Amino acid sequence: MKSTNREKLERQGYCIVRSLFDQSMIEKIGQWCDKALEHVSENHRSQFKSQGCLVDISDYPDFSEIIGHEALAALFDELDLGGHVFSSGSIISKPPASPPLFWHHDWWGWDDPLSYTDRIPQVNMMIYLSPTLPDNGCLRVIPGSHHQRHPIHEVPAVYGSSLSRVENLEHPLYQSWEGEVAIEVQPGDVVVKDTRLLHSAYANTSNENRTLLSLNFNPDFPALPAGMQARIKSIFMREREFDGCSVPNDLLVAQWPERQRKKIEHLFPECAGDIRPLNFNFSPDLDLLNGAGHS
Ligand SMILES: O=C(O)CCC(=O)C(=O)O
Repeated sequence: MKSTNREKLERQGYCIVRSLFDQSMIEKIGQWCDKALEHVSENHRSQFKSQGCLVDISDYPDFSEIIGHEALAALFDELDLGGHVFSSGSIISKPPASPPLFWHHDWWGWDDPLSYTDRIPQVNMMIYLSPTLPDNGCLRVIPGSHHQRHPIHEVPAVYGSSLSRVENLEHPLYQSWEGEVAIEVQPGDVVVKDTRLLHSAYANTSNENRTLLSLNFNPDFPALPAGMQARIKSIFMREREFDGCSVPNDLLVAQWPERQRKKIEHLFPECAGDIRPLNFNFSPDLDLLNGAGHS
């Protein structure tokens, strides 16, 4: 029988799992994040003003403890999302008095027909480190938009630099839209999000940072199409030409010191080396999207 959270994930495109981590784990994650955030330059902040900042955790092996945490493994079981691999993770921190995040989804695999089915190709585990509300920039989502067409899908926009830099705050993708739902959480809660879901975040009008650890996993990896597997592997290897995000390529998760690597080696994406990775396509075919999930 499906768990309630699994049903919500399928129907809404997300679910909220309350109190998965205790205070001491959240404090630890907070320390790792603070350490990483010390290295964020002013230039990066201005390039990623809408997100706040976007730090690849591949450079910070401490995060192995959370990627391989037993509570997350149990959650994958509860959600029937086993056979998963880890592909990437980021620290996303909105400073005080910062603008909204623009509406988007994070799925790059729309060229593959699987993207228009009930099969969940990627989930995003979102761990917020402080209580979140609309006032301090909490997440907002359009429930059901992982399968269903919404007017946001039709806003002409190239996701990336101009929207990230917030060159025009009046752009429709920073505004509130019909059907949006604010996701308010407490530290220790985890938001599990189907990567196809439309989401954004409110402006942070508070005096505090609003920080999130965001981890991407691909359930039932061995059963995914070969090209999709190859693309997941290339993301894991930081071959990230798709998002305009220039990463220093300093460190790969696969090269983390043994002590940290061995906690998560079982989650590394492994596939044949001679397969061409699936093309990056962040634009769903809207006709196909309409009927998805209901066939
Ligand atoms: O900042 C947030 O709350 C969400 C960020 C996010 O999901 C994204 O940038 O894709």
